[in-house]
Amino acid sequence: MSNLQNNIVELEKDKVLKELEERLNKGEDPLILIDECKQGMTIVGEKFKNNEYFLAELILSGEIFKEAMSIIKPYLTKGKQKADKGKVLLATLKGDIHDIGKNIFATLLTTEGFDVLDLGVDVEPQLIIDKVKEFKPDFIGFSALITPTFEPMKEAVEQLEKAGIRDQFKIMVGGGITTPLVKDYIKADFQTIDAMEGVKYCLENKKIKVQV
Ligand code: B12
Repeated sequence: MSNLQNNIVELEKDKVLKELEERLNKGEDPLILIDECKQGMTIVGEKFKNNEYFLAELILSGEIFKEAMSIIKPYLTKGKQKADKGKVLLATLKGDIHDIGKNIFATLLTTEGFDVLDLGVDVEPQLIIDKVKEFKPDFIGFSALITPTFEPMKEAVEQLEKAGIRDQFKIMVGGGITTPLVKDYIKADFQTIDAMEGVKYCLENKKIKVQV
């Protein structure tokens, strides 16, 4: 385990933030730092599952990650130009309030020049249908960190099918607990647990659309 991961797991906020600042100033890739922090969070999650950590530790780890992101974010946007690459609607559906990963994905997309509408967390499936009609996205991205959110995601996709507009966009699902099986279950087009992979997917699929 790296020093950074270890300090995330030990919930040593000051040490985490200090190391991030030092490494960013040295020119390290912010994406690698996000990934190291994420791996630390996975271990926090395992400790929670094994009853070594409780809700208080889970909350604290989330707060540390958010502060870490506020330090990393300016380095992600440095030197990037704004460009209209397409629209992405993002949401974490009903029952799920995890938003750290979704927010990272939103930041990376914005940095790449996508127009992002983030509906936040605990979103009703019906709101997706309403907002899709208004915003007309090229992509819809669901973030899922707890299993009960699979049903509302499936429901949202079914409602889009019923409305006859499912084929107008690509649907992505991401977040630590998602797998290709989840993608098939909710009838999405793409699944990942890596935000950069998601950005790559949007760039590649947008390109194809433009060439047609
Ligand atoms: C921090 C945390 C919390 C914080 C969340 C704070 C916040 N604002 O988000 C708080 C304390 C609120 C919380 C609450 C709970 N949590 Co919690 N939590 C975590 C923890 C430790 C880390 C999650 C995280 O932020 N990871 C870091 C981010 C960066 O990773 P990520 O989300 O995977 O995102 C990356 C990619 O997946 C991708 N991505 C994310 N979304 C998307 C979307 C798209 C479209 C794309 C392309 C990419 C993408 O981008 C990111 C960067 O690469 C996880 C453990 C874990 N293994 O993940 C448990 C975990 C998710 N929690 C869990 C549980 C059980 C709970 C609670 C039910 C606990 C309780 N008893 O109350 C509640 C649920 C509340 C609710 N209704 O949602 C379980 C879920 C188990 C399950 N299978 O359902 C986990 C897995 C812990 C465990 N092992 O038991 N939690």
